[in-house]
Amino acid sequence: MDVSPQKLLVTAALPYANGPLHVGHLAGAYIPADVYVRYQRLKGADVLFICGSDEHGVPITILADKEGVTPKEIVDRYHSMISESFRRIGLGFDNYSRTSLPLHHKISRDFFLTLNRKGYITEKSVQQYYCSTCGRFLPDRYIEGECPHCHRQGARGDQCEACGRWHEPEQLIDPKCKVCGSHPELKTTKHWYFRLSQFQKQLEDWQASKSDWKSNVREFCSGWFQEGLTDRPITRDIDWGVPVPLPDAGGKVLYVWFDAPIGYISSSVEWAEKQGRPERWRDYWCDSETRLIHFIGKDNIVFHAINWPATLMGHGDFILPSQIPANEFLNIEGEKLSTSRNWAIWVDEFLEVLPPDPLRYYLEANAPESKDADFVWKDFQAHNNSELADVLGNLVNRCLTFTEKNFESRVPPAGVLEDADTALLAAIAQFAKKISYALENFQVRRAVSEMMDLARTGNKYFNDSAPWKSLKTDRQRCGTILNTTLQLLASLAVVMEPFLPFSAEKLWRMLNGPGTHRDQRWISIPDLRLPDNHPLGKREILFEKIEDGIIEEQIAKLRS
Ligand code: B3M
Ligand code: ZN
Repeated sequence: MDVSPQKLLVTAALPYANGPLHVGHLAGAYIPADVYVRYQRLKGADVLFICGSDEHGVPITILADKEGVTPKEIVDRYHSMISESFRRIGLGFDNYSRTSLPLHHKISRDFFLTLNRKGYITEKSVQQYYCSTCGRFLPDRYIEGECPHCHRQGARGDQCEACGRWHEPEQLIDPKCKVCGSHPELKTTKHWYFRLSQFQKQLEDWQASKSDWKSNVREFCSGWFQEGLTDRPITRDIDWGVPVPLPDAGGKVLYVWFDAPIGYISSSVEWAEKQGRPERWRDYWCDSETRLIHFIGKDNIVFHAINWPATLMGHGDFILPSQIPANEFLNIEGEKLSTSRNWAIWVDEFLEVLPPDPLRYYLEANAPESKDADFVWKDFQAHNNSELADVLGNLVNRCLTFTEKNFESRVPPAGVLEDADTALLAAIAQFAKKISYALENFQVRRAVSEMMDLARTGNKYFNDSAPWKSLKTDRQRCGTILNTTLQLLASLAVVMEPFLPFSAEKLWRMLNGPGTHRDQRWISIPDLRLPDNHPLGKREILFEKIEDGIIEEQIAKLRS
């Protein structure tokens, strides 16, 4: 029998280093990925969790132009801000890399050259807009005009943000150079194309076996297949990125969506190098037993479910994605999140005033899994106050205070168990199973609500058993109730780990559990037992209530 643990290579989309992290990013890709990884680690899976900053592409150069600084200054600034926000919200990546590293450039060049050698890249002469005022060919996002589909102004060269449709720059009506506003002219230049059309059949066959993929991903792909896949240009005219590794490349760089997913590989290589075992990354990327799971937001579906698998197929040395859990978007107070209008909640600013776990909890309980969700400050407050504080925190606090006062902060030995006690202990196993099932299916929302229900079950047990009554009449019975509740708290600390890692750690410390709660195994949750007379740790408040004033300030800040 094969007893080696399941190997998982989990990635979360590489955020563009052109702005700080906001709650929309967290809700879409990062929190769901982190919950999944923490759960899998408790299960004993062999997980490599990879991410990094996406530091190329026009989003970076446009911002650099606007601020009059170099792209390098932009990415240095936001890479450090983003990685710090991830650290503070508890994202447990094994490695957080960046695509401007020489290592990533080298791996991307090799990738391009391999595809080129295998005949999957072709050079084409194309007509492209050229701005004679600026003296340059214009990449898509450097052109603006009227959308050929919905006829609204301000559509980008490649996509109209108003109607969401994609188009070629030549289709734009009345195009203008975004930098200087003049009318560009079409001129001949060359670009390199990835022969995506050749992979249609292979991609369709491969996806036909993915019946467990989310419907948003499957539907999106079948739409693309129906339209017919076309060859895609993978080079651009900017001077920031991975230079095309050919002698006659004329200063062009690889398109950011060509090199960014390769960042998953280069981040893994960097991780292996840091481990002092430089070939270790191959254990994941080159082993067909590994499940590769890409957590993304819905705007990244086509690149992860079509373009990237096709380049992997073309390359041939690496595994293909097993799962692509793509989430929908998070709106803010009923309106579409917009960084340009500053209609966003920035993670670093949030964490200046509030702790990380309540934010994690709210984004988990309200995850945009099957439809867009909404971040509403008052709703966030209600989740914190009436669930984290009043249910989970209250259970912990009541039980520990009572034990401290009446049993010198030691776990009272259990006497004969009554039905209610065995029912509570049995519930732990049932809840752990339900949570597992949900998480295996990427349903964080459901999983976290089961976690809270387990705490609710504990509260009900504590109320119904009323240890304050038996304290005077039957001290042993009272001890049994506390013992049972404390066993539940120990299990809860482990169950909480994927969702509320900081509070899980705190609770384990309060229980003075052995080692850390992360040393426990998911499968052993129902059997976790604090021994008789085990001394408990120092009691702390698990979740503070959030006052109206703080919430009002945040709402005012958003609207300012
Ligand atoms: N940076 C887009 C985004 O942040 C892009 C993801 C790259 S994943 C390889 O939405
Ligand atoms: Zn211009």
